[in-house]
Amino acid sequence: MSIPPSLPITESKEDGDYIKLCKEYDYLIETIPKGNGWNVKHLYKYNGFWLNPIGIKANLLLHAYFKSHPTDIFLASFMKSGTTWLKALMISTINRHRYNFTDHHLHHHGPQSTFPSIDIEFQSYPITDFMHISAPRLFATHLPRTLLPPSVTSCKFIYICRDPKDVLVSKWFFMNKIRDTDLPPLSFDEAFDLFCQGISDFGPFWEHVLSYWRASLDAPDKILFLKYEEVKEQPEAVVRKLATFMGEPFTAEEDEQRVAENIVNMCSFENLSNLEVNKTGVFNIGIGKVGNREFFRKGKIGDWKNYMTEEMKQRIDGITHEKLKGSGLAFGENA
Ligand code: PAP
Repeated sequence: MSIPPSLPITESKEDGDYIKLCKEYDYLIETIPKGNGWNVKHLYKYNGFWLNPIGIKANLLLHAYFKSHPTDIFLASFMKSGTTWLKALMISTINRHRYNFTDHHLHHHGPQSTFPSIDIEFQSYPITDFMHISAPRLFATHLPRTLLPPSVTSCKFIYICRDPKDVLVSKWFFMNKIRDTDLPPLSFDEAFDLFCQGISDFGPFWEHVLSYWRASLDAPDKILFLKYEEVKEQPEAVVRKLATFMGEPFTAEEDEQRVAENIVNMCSFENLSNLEVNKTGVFNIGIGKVGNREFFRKGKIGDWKNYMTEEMKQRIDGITHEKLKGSGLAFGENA
């Protein structure tokens, strides 16, 4: 898979704003700091976060054209923190009156394609306005809170995060799968070092998590902050939280019918990863298509132990401890 070195810019006479935006993009790419990429040659440091070139263009387009609505609900996450799982849980919770569990939408569609990711949708122009989606519209994003347009503060957010050690391992596997074929494979040592320096798509990881953590402390009614590990330990409790947060708590009748339990079972790693659509289907990530199966690797807590030395563990845990000190947020054995 490869990204063109410079993005094709189709000048439209009708849209002067778009032409201005393309010029801004060209200027940014020439002037802002760059570092080694994970799946592409370079990442660029844009307003404190590392994005790939297409991500920067998408961010400019998002700010110029996205019209949020207060009823919108966003799923936000750093890459590889549990997006696929949460997408499945959210869509099946919110649509629980529309489908039964024997013939469900998720039996035929990969979780990633169930609702749009604004990071992907805004990669190309002209932009879809998403007006055809009935409220509440669901969107996903990997962008940190501070890179989103200010209008989204009136929307609800569900944020999922995960122990950075497991995020790093998961991301390293995934990025090598979609790595530009002109580049040599990314070694684990290099990925580890880049991650620790914060140079990783949508990173630094810690600043990403803190951007939502702080916002959730300021507005707990607007941001539901979750951890992958918590979803693993108490999936049914999380599904109940999701239902309440999205505006429709489970009724006594639904409890009798064990709806929350059915949702958890349908969205389990074992069930989803064994569905034909997730074994053979594909998902368009903008720069190309990726097999749905790539979003289901192991689905375990602590797989980092199979890849990191004790020294690596100490280094990354030390960074996490320093960066999150005093925030009230912690991961791993300190959580
Ligand atoms: P994304 O950032 O590209 O959207 P995301 O879904 O956040 O990916 O992360 C994928 C991880 O979630 C994978 O973790 P692993 O590499 O450590 O295995 C994937 O296996 C895991 N995952 C996907 N679906 C589930 C699920 N239903 N239950 C638990 N983990 C899951």
